[in-house]
Amino acid sequence: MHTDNVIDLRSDTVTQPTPDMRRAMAEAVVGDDVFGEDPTVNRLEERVAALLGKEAALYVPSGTMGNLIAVLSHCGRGDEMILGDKAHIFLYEQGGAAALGGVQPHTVPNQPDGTLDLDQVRDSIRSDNDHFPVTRLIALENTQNRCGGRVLRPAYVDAAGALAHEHNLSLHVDGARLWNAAVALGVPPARLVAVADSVNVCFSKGLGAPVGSAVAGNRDFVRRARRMRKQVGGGMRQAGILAAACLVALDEMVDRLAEDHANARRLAVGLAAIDGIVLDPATIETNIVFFDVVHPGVTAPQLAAALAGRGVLMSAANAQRLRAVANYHITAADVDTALGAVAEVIRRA
Ligand code: TLP
Repeated sequence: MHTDNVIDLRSDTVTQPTPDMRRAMAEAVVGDDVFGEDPTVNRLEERVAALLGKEAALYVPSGTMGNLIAVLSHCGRGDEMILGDKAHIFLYEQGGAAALGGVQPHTVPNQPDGTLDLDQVRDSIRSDNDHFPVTRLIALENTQNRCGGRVLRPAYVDAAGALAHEHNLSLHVDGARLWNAAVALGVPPARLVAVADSVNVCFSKGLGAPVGSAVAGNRDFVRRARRMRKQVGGGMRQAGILAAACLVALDEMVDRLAEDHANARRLAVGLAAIDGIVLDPATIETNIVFFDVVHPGVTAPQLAAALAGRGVLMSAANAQRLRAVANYHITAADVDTALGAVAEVIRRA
């Protein structure tokens, strides 16, 4: 349960830093990171690079900025990136790559399991023709948020990378929740991004750190990304205060994501048993649960509002779909309380 007695399932971004994180933040040795002189940031970047099997990494203020910097490091104005129509980069980042970098998104449908059909991706790669934009990048998302936290398997990512490289394209992985994917599959995070030219990972979602993400890749990519970070105003000074919490997050908060996955499954199984709620619990692989309300008396926003009145927060994604995200503050008992609240609201509708 959250500190204010609310069962907050809106996102894993609502997680509060742990006492260990706050202690590490207070004691962090810091310097000016724009000069490359913050030892705690440098330690975090080395750690992330090693965990992802990449040459280097760069600490950035948010996942949105990490994705933006990566896309702008791969693509120039008028270039095209191929990505899913349910990608966070496409749906939820204000079209930043188009607005700030002139990069044209070329979407292909995400399959229900979060993948892109690689034949469709291949068909979307532009041939050399004066009429066409130049395709530069394929972007995947693991876990795939809007598909319900679905996990992309290593063999699939490898195949997408092989396709990209065959056509001289780069592969970017938005791994805001790559840690969840790694825990769900029981593989090291590096295995999931072996072929990726850039990766974005977040510390402030399920891992509970207050601020920050990192992008990783080869030295040349990270050098370009570092310049781009400064250009978009993301150069931070004594950022070791923040990076210290991220190091604790990597030490203490990754393995426990399995608890969030178990709670998400518990929630999904319970929801599926309620008349008027539709979802397939077998599709829940990590901590995100999307479900539909199919009931004449209540829409998703109405259900969310009624639940909020009972101290249970979920987000309405559209008129009939809601999202609930298991996180560090949510216990199995909280899940049962949330299920009771949903059943009661539906019963009264
Ligand atoms: N996702 C947030 C909202 O923006 C939707 C959430 O609550 O799930 N990539 C992925 C896959 C994400 O889910 C998010 C955040 C980001 C990137 C952006 O990270 P931040 O919020 O740090 O900019």
